[in-house]
Amino acid sequence: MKKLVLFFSIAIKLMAMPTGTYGVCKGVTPDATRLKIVETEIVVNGKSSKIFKIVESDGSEIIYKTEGKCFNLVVENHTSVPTSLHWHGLILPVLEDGVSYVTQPPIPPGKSYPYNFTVEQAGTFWTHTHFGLQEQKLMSAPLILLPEEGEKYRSIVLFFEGFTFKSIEEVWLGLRKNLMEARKAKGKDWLPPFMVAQKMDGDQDLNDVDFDAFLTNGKTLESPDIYLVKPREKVCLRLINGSVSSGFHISLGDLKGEIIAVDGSPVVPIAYNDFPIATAQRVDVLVTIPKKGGVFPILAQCQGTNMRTGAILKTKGETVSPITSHSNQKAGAITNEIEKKLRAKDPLEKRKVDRTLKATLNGNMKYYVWGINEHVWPNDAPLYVKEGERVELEFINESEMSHPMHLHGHVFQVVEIDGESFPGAMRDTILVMPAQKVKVAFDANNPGIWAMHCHISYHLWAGMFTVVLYEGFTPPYFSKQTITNYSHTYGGY
Ligand SMILES: [Cu+2]
Repeated sequence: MKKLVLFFSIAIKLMAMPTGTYGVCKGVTPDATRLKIVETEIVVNGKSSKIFKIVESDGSEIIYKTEGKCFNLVVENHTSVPTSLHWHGLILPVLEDGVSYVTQPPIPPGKSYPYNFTVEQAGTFWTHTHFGLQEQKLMSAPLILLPEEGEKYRSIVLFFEGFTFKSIEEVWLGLRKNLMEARKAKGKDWLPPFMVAQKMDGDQDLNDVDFDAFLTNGKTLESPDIYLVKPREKVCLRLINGSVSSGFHISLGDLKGEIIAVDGSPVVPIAYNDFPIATAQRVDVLVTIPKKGGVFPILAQCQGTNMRTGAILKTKGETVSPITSHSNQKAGAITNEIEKKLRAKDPLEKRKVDRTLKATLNGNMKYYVWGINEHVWPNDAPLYVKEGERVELEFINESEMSHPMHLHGHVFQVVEIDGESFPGAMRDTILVMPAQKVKVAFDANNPGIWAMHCHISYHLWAGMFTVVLYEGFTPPYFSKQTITNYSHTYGGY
């Protein structure tokens, strides 16, 4: 039966494949990677809790694929809930993008779904569920695309996550309490007006949810991963912010760091030992172990808190003294100051801009409603583009919080922050701070319907989600009722 479902989903995808996309890797082959999503338990601070986990047949929790080869992977849903997996940052055919009710129906419990396409990139990426708020329960994993010629340096993957013992419903209904109260009187579809935030002078609101712990590769700092390194060795740290809603300050301590890539795209190497990483972003940083050796904690502290996570590098014979998950200093907000200094190694070619799109980021904190251009998903208004265009997309944040904005299926270049133009990094996720304007540019060369949203999952689920839609492309069909029902998954209406 499973085989039959697999066959049909491949057949449907082949029929629906837009012309001109990626020829060589169509259906998955018998030796495809079998990626299982399972329900399991994790012990955090001595207490057990139910989570999801993404794991390969051989137990590996990091997915490796190679540039130029076929992705060739089957997702098996061994959980009790529907889901789908998105390949964050990958340039791929739209029907492989894994967004529930946008590019595919969710994978029912007990069923599997094939994903295949040519791997176009090399770099640090990740995968996560694109169904509701399942990411809160850690349904995500690192996805490393190896260069065809092999890795230049030994790499160590550090995957940062936020963890709460609370259920998804408990967190969500807590955030939406005022809205639910108001809707009792004003009707079930009532929406509050968006508030245009004034320039921040006091403390910015940095976290919607108080997490119980932050994890690196699933562990707290009390029992961290320890990596043995050699004096004078050059190591590439592949840092991934896989958290559901937290921005981190990374600190390399005594190690000197050189940022060589962000979001899987190379930048002109630039030296920093402390730098920010917004939700969903990645940073590849090259470190050289000093010749005298030692113990080198790599720490990530959540903005607006004193909570931190991390892992340890150490040379042979060194003893690691305990590090606590709490710093004695609270960290401020992560900002875009370093972003302005990053320069793409392979920037977009210079050409005229054919279309400018605006995405105003709206919020109402009291009722916890978020939107783009005053539209709240699922009643969204697509942003249209045409194949072949150079597009500029301007984010204007009128809300009181920062939003890490992500566009699927494309890599964009950061070209302007607060009126300052520069040939910035190629990325797929960019932080937009309160009252900030950020402009990115991309070439519309991948026809489809592409999710564009805030990567703070709670903001996405509260409406800050839209799509970039290519003129002439017919998206997969889902009825309005199906999508409305889906948007009510965690109740609260
Ligand atoms: Cu947001």
